[in-house]
Amino acid sequence: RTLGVAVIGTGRMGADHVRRIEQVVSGARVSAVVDVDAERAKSAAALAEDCAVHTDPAAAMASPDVDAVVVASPGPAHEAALLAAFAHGLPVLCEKPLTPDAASALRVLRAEQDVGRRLVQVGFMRRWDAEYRKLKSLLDTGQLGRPLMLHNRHRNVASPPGWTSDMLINDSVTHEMDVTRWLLGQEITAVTVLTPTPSGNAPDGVRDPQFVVFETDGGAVVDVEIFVNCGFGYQVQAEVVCEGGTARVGDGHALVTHAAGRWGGTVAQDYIERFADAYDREVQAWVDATRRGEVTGPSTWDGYAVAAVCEAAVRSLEDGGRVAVDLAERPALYAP
Ligand code: NAD
Ligand code: ISE
Repeated sequence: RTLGVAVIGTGRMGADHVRRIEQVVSGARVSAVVDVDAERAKSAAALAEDCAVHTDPAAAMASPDVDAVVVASPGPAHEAALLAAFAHGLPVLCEKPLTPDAASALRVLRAEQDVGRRLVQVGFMRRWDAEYRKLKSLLDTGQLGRPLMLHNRHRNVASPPGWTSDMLINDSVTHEMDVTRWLLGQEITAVTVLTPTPSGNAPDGVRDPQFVVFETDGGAVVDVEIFVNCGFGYQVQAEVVCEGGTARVGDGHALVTHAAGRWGGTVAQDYIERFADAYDREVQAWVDATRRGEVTGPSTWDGYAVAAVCEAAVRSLEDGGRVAVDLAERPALYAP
């Protein structure tokens, strides 16, 4: 039957997921929306047919019309929503981060183990981006040999109001943490964060940009430039350097024009534009798997591992130097 989805949190991502489930994805409909801001929930509900409006996630999850849940509230609200979904045995697509810190992520990991089966797909959507998928397939063939280094650039036009230095790590570099683990199939074991004198365009007190270095248990070294007030566009690029060659994605060469003595293209302005196709594939894959009774994609373990790396990175940002990642043992439920 058509999957009835409750979307919890109907801000920027949540409203976009409501539109996507209603208009792009097949096999699902939005049967309920939830937001602590009732007006926001009502306007998101207007995008769907026959959709209940709630301000309390638990009320939505108790409805017989709800078969699965999308969590798109802010990170600090994720743990409560996930635990409520577990109590109802409902599969969840949870926007990143799984939770805001490693201790709460570990609680969620333990709670899912108590349920005894996977229920969560974490919203690390880059795994569905066409270019990243090509890069992953190429690396998996082994044609380029062993990956030695991975260079990443992650630039946003401007940080939203209220951003702090640690949010560059907890909100943005989380994606490179997941991409590194996924592309290389390795865990991140240590992090070093270096900060140049901040850009004059960074809000007062925000250390932007940052240069983040990961070491992995496979002996690779990974760097991430995160620059969230670059001003000119939304850019996400990655280049893997292997023993036998390099491979690179994110140059944005989909359309190149030549006119009036110049050549060039355009730069995306935000993630909704840059990763539109990836979000569509991510949600479709989640709906398809859920309807088959399966849970695939980035797991609670992946969400927890990223939270553990974030914790080390924020310590390096605050105290300086190299910080080892403290990772719990990987439970059998999440065997690779
Ligand atoms: P937002 O602030 O635009 O929207 C969040 C909404 O949740 C608001 O409408 C707010 O009223 C509501 N809310 C707050 N507490 C709630 C609760 N307890 N229950 C229900 N609703 C609640 O935020 P956003 O930018 O849409 O981000 C939402 C989530 O999506 C975050 O986890 C964020 O990290 C993630 N995100 C992911 C990507 C990506 O590329 N995958 C991009 C942006 C944001
Ligand atoms: C945002 O929350 C995202 O997840 C985007 O993908 C990322 O590029 C941005 O920096 C974050 O703030």
